Amino acid sequence: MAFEIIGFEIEAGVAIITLNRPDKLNSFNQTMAYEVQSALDYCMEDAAIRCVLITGAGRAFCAGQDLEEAIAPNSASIEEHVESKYNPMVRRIRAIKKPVIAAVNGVAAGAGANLAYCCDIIVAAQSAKFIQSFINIGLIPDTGGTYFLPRIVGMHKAAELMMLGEKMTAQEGKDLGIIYRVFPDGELMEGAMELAKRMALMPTKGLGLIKKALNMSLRHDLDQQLEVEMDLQGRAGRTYDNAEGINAFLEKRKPVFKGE
Ligand code: T3D
Repeated sequence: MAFEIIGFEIEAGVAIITLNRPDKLNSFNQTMAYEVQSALDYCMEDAAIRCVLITGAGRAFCAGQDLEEAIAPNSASIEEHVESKYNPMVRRIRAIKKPVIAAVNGVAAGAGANLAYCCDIIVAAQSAKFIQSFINIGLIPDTGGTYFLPRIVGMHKAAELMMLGEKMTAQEGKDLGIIYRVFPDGELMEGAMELAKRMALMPTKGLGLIKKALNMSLRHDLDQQLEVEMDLQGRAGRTYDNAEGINAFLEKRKPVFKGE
């Protein structure tokens, strides 16, 4: 797949989406947002892709909405920006039945921070910063931020991050349980790819079903979720990889999962 702005490569079952407007700190203009959506659609359909990794080119992960585009005379309304650019990205990342990793290489601000938060696993470079910068320009968090952050860190921490708009370091994010691993600068991509390739060899259907269960858990009570677990466990139990996992265990060998 060829794109005008983003990078898109596939390596060892991992699709790497690179936000690529480094002189604008990879802030989202319309074309880049639509390209990310198309790349995610492609990842959804291609069974050979078993893990998706999103990162940024240059010194930033993503500075959110391109503010020059936002105030351009012919710009769409804010509601249209949110509905056409950000909401479809969040919905795709949560719906894709494969793990999505955010490799946050530098500053992640506004919609850029919340793009990372809606991914399944976040790894970050030591110098990366996360900023709910919306309030610094008089806006409220979008891109799913008001949904995910209070559920991840609790109401008061979310309020602090969103209302004060201060920088959070990668280490603080790890201490809060948001970030899986912090890598020294310069070692992020190697570490992120190692993780992504490992996940691309895991039981992909099972990972997709875990993701579905987690999505549903966010809005269910215990009884509803127990029903969900029964249903999804039934589906997991009918996969090739479940049979392979059990056989490999009993035969005392390493399983070879196919993602089927
Ligand atoms: O409006 C709607 O459509 C609704 C949707 C909202 C979603 C949102 O994401 S709202 C939030 C938008 N983002 C921001 O408010 C963040 C703005 N940027 C910053 O606060 C800072 O740039 C950072 C904290 C991210 C990084 O600071 P620093 O000091 O490392 O870099 P810098 O010098 O501020 O920026 C470097 C360049 O990138 C600079 O351009 P120049 O002077 O070298 O030509 C700067 O203007 C440009 N840049 C950074 N962020 C944006 C941007 N250009 C356009 N849009 C940006 N968001």
